Amino acid sequence: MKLPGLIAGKARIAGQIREIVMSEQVLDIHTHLYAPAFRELLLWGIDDLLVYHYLVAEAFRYLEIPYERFWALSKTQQADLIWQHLFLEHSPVSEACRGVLTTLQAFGLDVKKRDLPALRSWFKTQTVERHLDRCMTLAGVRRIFMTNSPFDDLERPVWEAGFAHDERFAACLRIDPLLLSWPEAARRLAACGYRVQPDRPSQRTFDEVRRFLADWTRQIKAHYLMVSLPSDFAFPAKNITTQLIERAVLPHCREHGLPLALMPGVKRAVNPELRLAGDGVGLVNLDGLQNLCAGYPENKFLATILARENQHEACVLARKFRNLHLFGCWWFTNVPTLIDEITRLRLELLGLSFTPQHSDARVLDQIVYKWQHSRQLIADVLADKYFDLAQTGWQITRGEIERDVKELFGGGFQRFCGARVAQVC
Ligand code: FIX
Ligand code: ZN
Repeated sequence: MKLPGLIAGKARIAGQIREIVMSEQVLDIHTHLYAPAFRELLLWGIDDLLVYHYLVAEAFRYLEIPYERFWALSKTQQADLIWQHLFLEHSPVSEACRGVLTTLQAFGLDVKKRDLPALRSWFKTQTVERHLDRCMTLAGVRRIFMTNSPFDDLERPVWEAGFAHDERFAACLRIDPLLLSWPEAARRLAACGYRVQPDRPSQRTFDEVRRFLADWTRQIKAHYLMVSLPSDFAFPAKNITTQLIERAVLPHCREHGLPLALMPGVKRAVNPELRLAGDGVGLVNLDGLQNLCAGYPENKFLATILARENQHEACVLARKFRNLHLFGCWWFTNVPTLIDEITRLRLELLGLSFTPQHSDARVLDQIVYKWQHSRQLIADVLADKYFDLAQTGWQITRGEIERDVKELFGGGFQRFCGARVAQVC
């Protein structure tokens, strides 16, 4: 084909793919959002957008006040300070700053006025229910997967009191404290009536941990279990984490037909003064993940890994183990440069058998920008790939593109997870 024909062909493919990718509904398989029944645990609105921990970390690049002075401020005052430094005194070019503007624009608000009080007034006139509908529609999100922790003293009472279930939200059982903060977790289980021994755990302790996991899996109707892991995570190791995984968590997941989501690579609290914004990233030895996939073929593992340098090896692992499903560009990798790179890498090594993105939103409104930005990048990558196919003479129908995008936006995840997730999605 001659050059003008090639360019026109590419533009046609790109246009069609963009249309499909921008409109296909998606499952947001990992967030920190809650259903409205959890009341103040569901964060939304301009001040929560501005005090998002990604922006707090960025603001401290410029702020000179002591950390304690910042934390002593009210949420509105913190938001004012962040607006001042990240939006007014410097241009908001970072991904997290740009995200706030994309979101406001999607709501029909005029960002060029730079009028924070006017933005606050608009949000004050919204109800959470209407805002939830609006955000889910604008983001094209079909279901929001929550992160639910029985160890969270604000969240647990809501489950215990009971509430009317909202079909748009799915629960996932988060078990970081159990695996990473034993014996403190054991003491908490013991206080709830589970007969566990913090110091010399016997078979009965592991059985009781399984009883705890089964109770909470039922209580919240968990779709998968999940844990974030430090960058020095090793498996197997001579430690309680390995024992708990082998003797309680994996048998529980097999019995209930649930995947275990692993999120390795975080270095918690590298700067504790920054609180939630103080976590860092580290390279992981993926032998631990390999040993889990190889040693437990009856278990299913979802995985998202924090370090850019681990992404290639993770793809190769997923080629070897069909019980491993990679998902999302997590946290520090959720920036355009890396979403583009990681999505290309995954498509080139795994075809369509992965889930390219999750939002990790902590504030409801964020699903709007996180999905809009990611959809654009995914569409561009797919356009290149389909164009490469067209170059070989392979012809693809619109229906086939739609099928492939559905696979990436939740279909593949659902099939991987099996019956439990398929039922509700
Ligand atoms: O551990 C996690 O699930 C992380 O996603 C969060 O803890 C982190 O703070 C975050 O918000 C990343 O996007
Ligand atoms: Zn998260």
